[in-house]
Amino acid sequence: MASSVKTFIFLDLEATGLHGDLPKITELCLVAVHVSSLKNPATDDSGETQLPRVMDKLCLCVDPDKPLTKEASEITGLDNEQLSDCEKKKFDDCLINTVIEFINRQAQPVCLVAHNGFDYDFPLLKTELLQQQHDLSSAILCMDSLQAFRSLHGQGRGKPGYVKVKFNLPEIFRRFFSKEPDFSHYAEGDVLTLILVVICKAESLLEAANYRRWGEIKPMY
Ligand code: DCM
Ligand code: MG
Repeated sequence: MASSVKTFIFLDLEATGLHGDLPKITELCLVAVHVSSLKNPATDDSGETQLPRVMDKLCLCVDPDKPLTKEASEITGLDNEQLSDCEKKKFDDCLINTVIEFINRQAQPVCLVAHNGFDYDFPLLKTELLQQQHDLSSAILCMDSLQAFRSLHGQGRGKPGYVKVKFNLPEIFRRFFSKEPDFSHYAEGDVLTLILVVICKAESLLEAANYRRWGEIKPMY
């Protein structure tokens, strides 16, 4: 099923906290990349992998209607006062329709990709959609790049030379690019970082990945 995907939509959410905080979304970014751009990556003169030239982006800030935890505010640089001073709207019908239309606009079928998506981003997005009596099409494919990187690496587990490796997004980025990622914990920054690391391993990663349908994703709370 994954081999027929035409568009990968990379997704990252910022929110008021972690699972135990029953978080609400503060920022959402979706960036759509055609499969042809993932499989034929551009490089600069020094041979370093570049972002695809053709990408559709949707980035929105959201009034979470809930206090951010200190930690969430520190890492994201967002706070309730800023979001309300900037008159950001809540996670409402308008936002949901915008997301749905953004997805519909892409060459189909699409696959959503998020780092730790099966545990955090997809369940949280599902929670917010269901709270507004909406949902995405249950046939949409979903992929968790954290799990995919782990399973790609895990092929050598137990064999001589196997070393435990961290797979959080900045660590993977540092391994491939020998520098710090830009704009960590900004939804758009994290998505662009994710696209770059996925491109570095696109063929094998997409093959190693375990895909689920949106309909199988359970809400976080
Ligand atoms: N988060 C948090 N504390 C952390 C890491 C993350 O509260 N130590 C929450 C707030 C972030 C959200 O998870 O907005 C998404 O994380 P990330 O920025 O890594 O995508
Ligand atoms: Mg993020």
